[in-house]
Amino acid sequence: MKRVRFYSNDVCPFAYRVRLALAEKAVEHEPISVDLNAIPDWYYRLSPTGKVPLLICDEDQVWESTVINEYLEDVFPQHPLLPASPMGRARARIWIEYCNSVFQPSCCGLVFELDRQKHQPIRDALDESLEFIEQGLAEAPGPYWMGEAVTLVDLAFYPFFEHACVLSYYRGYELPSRHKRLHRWLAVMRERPSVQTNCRDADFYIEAYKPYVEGSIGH
Ligand SMILES: N[C@@H](CCC(=O)N[C@@H](CS)C(=O)NCC(=O)O)C(=O)O
Repeated sequence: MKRVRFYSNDVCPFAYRVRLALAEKAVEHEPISVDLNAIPDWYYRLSPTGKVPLLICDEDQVWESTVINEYLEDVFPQHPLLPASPMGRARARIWIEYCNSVFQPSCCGLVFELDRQKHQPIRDALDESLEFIEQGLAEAPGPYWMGEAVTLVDLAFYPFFEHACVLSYYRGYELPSRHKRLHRWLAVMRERPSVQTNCRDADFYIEAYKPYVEGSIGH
């Protein structure tokens, strides 16, 4: 059996993507929490980026959440998290790329930008991205992003929606209720056992993000 060590922090949405993949695949692992408010020297020595998540599987050391999840898919093929067809896999990867390059930056940008004068363009970008997502979901059969089965696409997006309570609390930004398909998908995701066992409530996130939105910790 492989020895898997998973370095993470409960407040990190990127680490949450990997925690969900490990749960979906029922991969036995050792979770190691890294304090992001005071990253220890041993972690800087271990990690090439100093960021979480980081996964060590026997001799392999992998970082970047969506790369780790693809690695898990390769090494632990049980409970597949990518579609079987090449085109299905390509579509899934296109959505993951979209999440990383468009959706996530505006989502996190609105939380971490301390200059309120700069919020409007970020809000506009987030509105636009949510419209695009709603349209994409409306064109798919559901209930998951890619259809009947949960995939790495769901796992790439979901953590940022669980963190959306922070946008609401600190920035007054609500997910528009008109995005019916998105809200249905969120309700389905919240029911998954992987989410049920790993989710945190709004109070946890609001407290954990406080030093960032107040500027006492840089991002
Ligand atoms: N692109 C990376 C982002 C990872 C990331 O930004 N992690 C944050 C926590 S959410 C971190 O470790 N920050 C510590 C630091 O930058 O010093 C991924 O997908 O894994």
